[in-house]
Amino acid sequence: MAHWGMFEVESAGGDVSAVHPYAGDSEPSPILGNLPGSVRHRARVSGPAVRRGWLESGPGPSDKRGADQFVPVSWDELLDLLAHELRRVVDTHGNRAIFGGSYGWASAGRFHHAQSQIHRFLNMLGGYTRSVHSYSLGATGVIMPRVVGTHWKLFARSTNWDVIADHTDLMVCFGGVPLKNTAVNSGGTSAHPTRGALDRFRDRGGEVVSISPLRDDLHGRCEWIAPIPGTDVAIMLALAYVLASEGLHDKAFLSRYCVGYDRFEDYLLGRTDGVPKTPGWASALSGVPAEQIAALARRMAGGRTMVTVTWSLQRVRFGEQAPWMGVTLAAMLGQIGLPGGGFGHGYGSMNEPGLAPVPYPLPTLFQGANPVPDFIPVAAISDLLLHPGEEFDYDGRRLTYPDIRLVHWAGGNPFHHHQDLARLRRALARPDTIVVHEPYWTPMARHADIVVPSTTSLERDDLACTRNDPLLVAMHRAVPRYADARDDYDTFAALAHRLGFGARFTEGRTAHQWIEHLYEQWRGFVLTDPAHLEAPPFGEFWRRGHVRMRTEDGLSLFSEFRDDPERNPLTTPSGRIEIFSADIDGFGYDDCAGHPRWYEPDEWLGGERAQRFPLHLIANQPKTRLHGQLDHGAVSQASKIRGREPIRIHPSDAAARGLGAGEVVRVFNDRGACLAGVVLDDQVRAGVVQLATGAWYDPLDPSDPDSMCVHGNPNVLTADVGASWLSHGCSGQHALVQVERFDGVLPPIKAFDPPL
Ligand SMILES: Nc1nc2c(c(=O)[nH]1)N[C@H]1C(S)=C(S)[C@@H](COP(=O)(O)OP(=O)(O)OC[C@H]3O[C@@H](n4cnc5c(=O)[nH]c(N)nc54)[C@H](O)[C@@H]3O)O[C@H]1N2
Ligand SMILES: Nc1nc2c(c(=O)[nH]1)N[C@H]1C(S)=C(S)[C@@H](COP(=O)(O)OP(=O)(O)OC[C@H]3O[C@@H](n4cnc5c(=O)[nH]c(N)nc54)[C@H](O)[C@@H]3O)O[C@H]1N2
Ligand SMILES: [Mo]
Repeated sequence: MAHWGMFEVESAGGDVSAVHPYAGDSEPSPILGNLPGSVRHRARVSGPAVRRGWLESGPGPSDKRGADQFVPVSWDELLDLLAHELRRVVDTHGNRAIFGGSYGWASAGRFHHAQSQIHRFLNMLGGYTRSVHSYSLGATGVIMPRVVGTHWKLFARSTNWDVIADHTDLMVCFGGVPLKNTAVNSGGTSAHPTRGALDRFRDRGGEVVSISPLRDDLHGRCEWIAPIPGTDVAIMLALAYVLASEGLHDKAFLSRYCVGYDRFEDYLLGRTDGVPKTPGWASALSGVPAEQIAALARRMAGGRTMVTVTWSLQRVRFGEQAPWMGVTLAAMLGQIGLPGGGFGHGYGSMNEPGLAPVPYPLPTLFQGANPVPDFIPVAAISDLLLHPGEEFDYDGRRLTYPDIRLVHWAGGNPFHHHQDLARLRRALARPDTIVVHEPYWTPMARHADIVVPSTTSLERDDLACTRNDPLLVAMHRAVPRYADARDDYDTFAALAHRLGFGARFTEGRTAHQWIEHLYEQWRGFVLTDPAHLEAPPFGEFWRRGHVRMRTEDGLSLFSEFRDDPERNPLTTPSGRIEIFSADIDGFGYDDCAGHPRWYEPDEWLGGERAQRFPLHLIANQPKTRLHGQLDHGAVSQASKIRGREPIRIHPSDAAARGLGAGEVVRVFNDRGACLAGVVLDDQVRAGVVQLATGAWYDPLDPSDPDSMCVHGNPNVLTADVGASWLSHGCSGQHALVQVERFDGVLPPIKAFDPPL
């Protein structure tokens, strides 16, 4: 099992030679094609390594990180050095000086899950400064609990695809429903139902409006509206304006199930600021004709309508507003909680919304408790390292950045996920020590002082499952361990022994015994469920390869609330949907007010900055891989142009710059530059370019943090600013850029060659 699907492998010579998708999967992901050859790829970390400068001069800040040589050491030397350094930092600076947030997707598998392993280890060490929320849902994770009392239920207990296919008349999809993203769910996925559901929905007469800068964010028949990126909230407001001014809004729903509509309406109609949010107003901002917006609003009020918002729309500055306004619009239509109506967040973002959940807990490795109270919102990593001791605002609180001396990472890649990589490099020069556990020489591993070689999930047994998938899967080891790599569990166990809590960490179990233990714990629980389908003893499960769990089918989001709002209130302060939040209003932030509203973005085609950088870059999820994982795999490599990540550009924008298909361009702004390969595509809105995340950062001059990336990592271009003071969510989806032909000698790609 991988995050992108279930499969069996053939192996030869210690590597994967072929991959066969699970027969029950109607649409296996092409990303599976990156697996053959991945285990013994030259980019693997073959043994423990320590940065030369750190080994020779000891711990301390260094701008050599990312440009230094590495010295191979034995496992015993590595473990002694690392245990000693952890002890030194804890004894001299306290546990809060360790940043163990360690964000990232790592690999599928419940036991060897890298985050669970490192957090369990660091908790037993006495704790660490942690991070909260995700790059995926930084703004949503903070705003939605305040608006609807939850964020995870929006996905895990979302309206089922079957219900949409059977009941919905109209889907209005902000950000489309990109099939490419439904390849993936965190923890694995055994079926890919989205394409089939959309087809059944349309066959029944359902209609889709896809609002997105990219036509291919919706597969098949739809009405495509391509606004100026970042203006969705203005369009939603204008839709709401038409409903309100024509009396099409559901006043009974708003008064029974919501609070604060009146406050919002004062803004909507312009009573508070003198600006009615009319279709004409939104048209000037978005470029979408006013009549088209007005007609759409009337259509939405005329039948069973589902408003969906992809996660990308909140991964921008002011990212709270799109999901909040999406809920508000759906509330005005009055269909929240009805089959096929209401609101959805993340259809087409992940293979999770629309899929039926498992109604009981999954096998989980206990991580223990973290005694250190300090935390950061996850996308504040550079701020944390650059501003020790400084105060910052977050979700109505005043917090302080601790003084971090040691950064410990396992299972993530900040050079994939973080913004403004030049700034990140300066931040990573600050701590005394950086430790990275990685199977591959990713850019993050190259910026470490201590590199701990990890196995991949193909080299170990594990157990996989996830909340919205019926299968619990035995992951059988497919190939032997590569070179001198070890399971993170074995590394943490050996460190724990050196630090005096080995027996507590392992509880005396081998990895395989842990897997059996987690399974049997889960089985004991499931057997008490009278409706459970199957739960054989571990041995039988392991031989059979998977068991089928019960799922809750036919859900409609918030139907219990709609049926009886007194007995099933939302867990918001009012128990209802907060169109106006008195709490947020009380925080007094200038970038997130008490109700959803339009804020002019910093990076958009309508602003002053567009004079200098006139193209809007969409830095979205890659079709050919998961993030930066297996960027060296065959499917990812086949998409590259002269080794560079493809950038899609409208033919008119290419012509204006004299660019042809297949040429290499320099994409730049005042934060950085990268090379990319041109793909001409009229499915991209004019004025927009699209460059996915995930090309491994490959600086022309590794000793210069501002150096151009020769490979095409868009995060050299994105700004390191939070969505707002409320959430500090990742805002990496958008950046303004300019593009020009690269006429120089094409530098080689070195990202996949191990460092010296
Ligand atoms: N500009 C821009 N940036 C973005 C986004 C965007 O939309 N635009 N999207 C953001 C989002 S939503 C996300 S989730 C992040 C994703 O960012 P990440 O999750 O950090 O990216 P991955 O490449 O998946 O990193 C996982 C790493 O774990 C390693 N790994 C795999 N298995 C193991 C293991 O068993 N042990 C160890 N130690 N390591 C292992 C892999 O080799 C890989 O390097 O990126 C974010 N960044
Ligand atoms: N194949 C593949 N699938 C993935 C991942 C992957 O790496 N590879 N990553 C997974 C992860 S961790 C996550 S969090 C999800 C992320 O899910 P999302 O964040 O929803 O995915 P993105 O592809 O970044 O963005 C979806 C679409 O939003 C559109 N969009 C961008 N800006 C705007 C805008 O201003 N207005 C409108 N209307 N549309 C806009 C873009 O055209 C883009 O294709 O994807 C998951 N799925
Ligand atoms: Mo994500």
